[in-house]
Amino acid sequence: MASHWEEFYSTNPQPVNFENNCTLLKNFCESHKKNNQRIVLVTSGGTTVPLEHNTVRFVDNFSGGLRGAASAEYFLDQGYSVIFLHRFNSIIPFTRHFNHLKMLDMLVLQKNEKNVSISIKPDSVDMLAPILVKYQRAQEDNKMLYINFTTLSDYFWLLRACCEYLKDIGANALLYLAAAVSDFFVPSSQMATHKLPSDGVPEIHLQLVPKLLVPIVSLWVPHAFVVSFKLETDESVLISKATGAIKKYKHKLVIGNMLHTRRTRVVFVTEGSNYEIKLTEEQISNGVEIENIIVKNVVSVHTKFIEGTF
Ligand code: PAZ
Repeated sequence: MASHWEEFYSTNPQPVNFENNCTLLKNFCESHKKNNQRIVLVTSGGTTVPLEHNTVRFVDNFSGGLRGAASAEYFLDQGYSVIFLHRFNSIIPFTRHFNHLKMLDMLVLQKNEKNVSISIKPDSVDMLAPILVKYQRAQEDNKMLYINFTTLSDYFWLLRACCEYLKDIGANALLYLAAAVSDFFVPSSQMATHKLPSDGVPEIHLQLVPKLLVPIVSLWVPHAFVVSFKLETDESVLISKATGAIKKYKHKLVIGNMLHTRRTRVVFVTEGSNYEIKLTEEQISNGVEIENIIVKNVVSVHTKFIEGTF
């Protein structure tokens, strides 16, 4: 049986730094509300499920956060302000472009008796400059707020806090829930305090995690546009599960994807219809990212939603 979401909050303590994150969220949402600005909450990366209070071992999730990080950049391009709620140490916007590069190899050190200075090698400038321009613009205009989580419990607390401040944004708020959230967890009351001993087979009882889409859609942000993602490994259940989620939670859009093809194909599922977005061979070889197309499509339906025609 899944525990109720209210019980989850009453039995799992809020994360460290929670109050500080709430203040950041409050200030961010208030400043953008004044300008009637659209705000998207992008959730990204996977949650952990600790097996011990003094955590040595935990159950993790495969997601590295590329979908969320790339999407956050494309939402900025579309004029949105972005709350980027991401797994600590997962892929993040802008720096993601350098994840596989040796950053230090891009630098030149100049030294004389008086000064030390560092510059970028000329052949790296073309690659770095456009990303730096976008990053600095987002910083200067206060368009991106970074909040991080590690455990499932952190995620629950921070997601609810995001909703609390996004409630006032009404239909201009978009929730883009791309994080891979664990479906199972060890309740705090049943978790070992210390490192599990290895002198026998451990007995670990996982429980079902309550589905937060229920309070999100019906209570926390009832006027926002909510998009959830559904990941499957069995193609034959993808559409039925996505359609089932729409019927159950009554939000507007589910984006379905398969584990091994998620970089090149997704399916948009709404109440009455579904359609596929698939990168062509040409787009793939030109480096087009599917998130660019996903975000354009989401923005288009969000616009219709705001206008009352969706
Ligand atoms: O993080 P990533 O880019 O490797 O993967 C993205 C994703 C598959 C986690 C995301 O598209 C998704 O489907 N999130 C929801 C997962 C779920 O069904 O819980």
